[in-house]
Amino acid sequence: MRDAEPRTIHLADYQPPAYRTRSVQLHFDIRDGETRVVSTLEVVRERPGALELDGQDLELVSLKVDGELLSSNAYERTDTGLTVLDVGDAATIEIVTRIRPEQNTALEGLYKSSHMYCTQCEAEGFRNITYYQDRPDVLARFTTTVEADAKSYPVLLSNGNCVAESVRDGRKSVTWEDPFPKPAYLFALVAGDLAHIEDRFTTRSGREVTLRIYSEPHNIGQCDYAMDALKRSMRWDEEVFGREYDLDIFMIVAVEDFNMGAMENKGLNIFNTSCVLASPDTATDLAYQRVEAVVAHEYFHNWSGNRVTCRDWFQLSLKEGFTVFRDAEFSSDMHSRTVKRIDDVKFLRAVQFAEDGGPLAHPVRPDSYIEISNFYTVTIYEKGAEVVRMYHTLLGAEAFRRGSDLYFERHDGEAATTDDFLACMQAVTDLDLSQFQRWYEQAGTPVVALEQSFSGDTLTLTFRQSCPPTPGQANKAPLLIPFAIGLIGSDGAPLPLDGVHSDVSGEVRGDTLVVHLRDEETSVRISGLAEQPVVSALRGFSAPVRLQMARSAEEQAFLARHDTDGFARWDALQALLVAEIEQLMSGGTVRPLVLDVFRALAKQAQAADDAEQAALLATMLVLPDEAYLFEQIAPVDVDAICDARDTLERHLADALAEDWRTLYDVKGSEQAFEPAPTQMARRALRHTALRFLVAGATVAGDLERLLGAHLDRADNLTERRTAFELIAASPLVSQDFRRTRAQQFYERYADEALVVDAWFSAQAMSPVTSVTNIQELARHSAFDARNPNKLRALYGVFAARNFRRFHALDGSGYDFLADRVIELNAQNPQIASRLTTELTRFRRYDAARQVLMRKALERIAAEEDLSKDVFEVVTKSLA
Ligand code: HT7
Ligand code: ZN
Repeated sequence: MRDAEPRTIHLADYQPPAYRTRSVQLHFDIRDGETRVVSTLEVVRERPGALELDGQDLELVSLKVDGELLSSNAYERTDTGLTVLDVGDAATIEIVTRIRPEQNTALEGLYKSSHMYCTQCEAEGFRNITYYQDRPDVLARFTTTVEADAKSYPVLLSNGNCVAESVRDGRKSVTWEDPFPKPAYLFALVAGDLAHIEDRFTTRSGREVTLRIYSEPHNIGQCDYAMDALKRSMRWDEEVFGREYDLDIFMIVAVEDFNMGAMENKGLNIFNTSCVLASPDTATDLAYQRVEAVVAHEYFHNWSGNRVTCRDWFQLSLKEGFTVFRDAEFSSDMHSRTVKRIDDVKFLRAVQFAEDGGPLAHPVRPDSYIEISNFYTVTIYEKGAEVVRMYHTLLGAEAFRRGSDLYFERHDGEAATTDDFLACMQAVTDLDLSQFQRWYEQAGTPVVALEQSFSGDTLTLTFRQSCPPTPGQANKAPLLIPFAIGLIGSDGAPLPLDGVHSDVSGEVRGDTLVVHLRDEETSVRISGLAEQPVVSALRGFSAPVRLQMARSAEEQAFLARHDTDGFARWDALQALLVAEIEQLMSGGTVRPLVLDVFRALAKQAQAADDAEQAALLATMLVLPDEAYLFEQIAPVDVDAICDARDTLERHLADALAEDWRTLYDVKGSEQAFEPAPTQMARRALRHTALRFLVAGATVAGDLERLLGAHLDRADNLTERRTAFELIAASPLVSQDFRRTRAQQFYERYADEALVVDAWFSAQAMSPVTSVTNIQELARHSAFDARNPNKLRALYGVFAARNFRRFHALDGSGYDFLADRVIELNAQNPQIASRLTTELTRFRRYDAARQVLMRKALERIAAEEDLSKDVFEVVTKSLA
């Protein structure tokens, strides 16, 4: 345990700074082992107080105010910053620091990744570069000069437009000027021997923009798809949100060592290679979609985040929730809107609901934190995006766009708050949104219990909303919830909704009624009905709530077949399958009804040639995964859930064996690979069939032939990886076959770091892989414990996806993870903290596992010198 408790930062304590830095001139002199940074700030006083600069792990060389060297009694210096006492109303401050990027293993600030230098400044990395007002509400104009050895580092990049370039005495120097004031977290610098591809984009007002993607030379052949995605994102943002790009150049740089996916630095996005590189042989369909989505997400931040930024880090969801909503809309327009929605809801239910129901639950706008890096969470991002989606649902697309336009216009060049966003949405609608504020303030997943009764020709729907307590919030007030419903007649046709009688507000859109729930209890009466309809509820997942509704299996099956809302169709089938798994857990057998639904879907899938329909069927035919089930079935009995899921899968595999064989065969193709929606849907269906064929296999030789042939015939990574994952996970194939195929796969891709990550992951998630095997993999020459992608691929995937082994009842999985966290705590606190979260939801497991997980957490908590990151996660979860 640490000596002194780290400080908690509270939203209620927010104070604007006494001074604001208006402009910054930075000069980086990069040399092997040491970089010298000269920073010249123009500061002006805005209110009483001293000039407070943040700084961490810096060697201070000198400090001048208006050209005068300051003696050490003119400023106060601590571990976390520097206070300059008598600055006056305005001053020029010159600070010289020395830093060691080569020794920076935390990957915050300036660091070295393979042969290049790069930065990561969000949230508070800039303070590792120089003393500065490292807070998002200080916006300054940056001019940056980077100087380095011309031969080793011919490419020197920073934000904005390039204004000067020279080479003298073997040293190259490049100056960049960013005309847009920005907070320090958007600063970026890159120095390396990089290759690039280039393209151009003409904005709708006629600005010519140069687009460049940089990578290490061996990866440059895999950047074209990202460039294509970038151009599509730029056009889409103009058309859908009216947002145009604003500099002469937009650059993306791919780096191998990166703590997250990517970073939206102004004009110079820095990306984890996993979110830029794509080629048929090295990226799966899923990876292509991720590259497209992340490129779009970071690009969209140019407005939602950069032009309008956050006042403080409590407002993080202002930029992240909004930008996730924007990228989801983009992906929906590029692919199947319904499947995108289903994928997002699956993730939200499995991961965000888990967070919201556990010890680390926090509101979309948190009110305190110890380490802000811990708050880049699914609640801030995904629940935050759901909150933005609810404005869209409540206001409608047209008014939402007016609200968004107003937000960008009113706050351009400013640091704003979630209240400002709400005020803009309120300004364009007659709806009273004041209650909507609670979505930002209250943690926890709300529950909506829906009851129905039918009498005469009238259907009465009664909604009761509640929200369980979360840490620090015992009681919750009712929320404004847009709840979308539809009615379906016994012939499977949607019923018109003209006869809605209720005193609550709501809106009819086509065959859907969006009811605005505001109170703990709301009733809606719908009359003029010839028969009792089947109610389709929470269409499109109109709000991030848990729905409680008593339904028969027949009703679920009926909705799975007939609902006109694709999301609701999928949702009904999921509910049916979860219920089926629960009844298998209590000793039941698979009901014919479930089989009938699957048979019908499998037949539809065989015939489906339209991409949208095929993609939806491929999604529907996938059984809920274990992480999803752990959130739906309480308490979590790991083995019983995994066993019941396996039983259901095997039953469907055996009973429909011929259908899976046919589906597998008809979805084979001679076409050359393309990352296009039609082909992706076809491959997804083929792989669904393959999974069932594998689940139904009983003879090792047959299975080895099936998977071996799939692997050998594949001309793309999607097929190869699927087959390899199935081989790695199969207890039926011989150990020899599994080993040989693993070795072949590795040898084929030994030079492709991202595919090697996939190779580690496939083994890490396999129930065949023990902790001892994971330890062996960690000793493999391709494993690099400094590289976050490798750590995630092996340790992260083991903890999050190897359900049986991680949760082994001897505690070996938990102990193994705790050891890794302790090892990584000093080296890379952000990664260590993320790994720790896998242990934090111990209260939802059975008693034996609770004890073991808690012990693992306590062992971490007892460590000396815990980073703030890990300290916050362990103490909050043990509290
Ligand atoms: N805004 C970016 C956040 C980010 C980050 C945060 C903490 C540590 C490392 C990081 N790398 C990137 C990512 C985004 O666009 O959401
Ligand atoms: Zn983002």
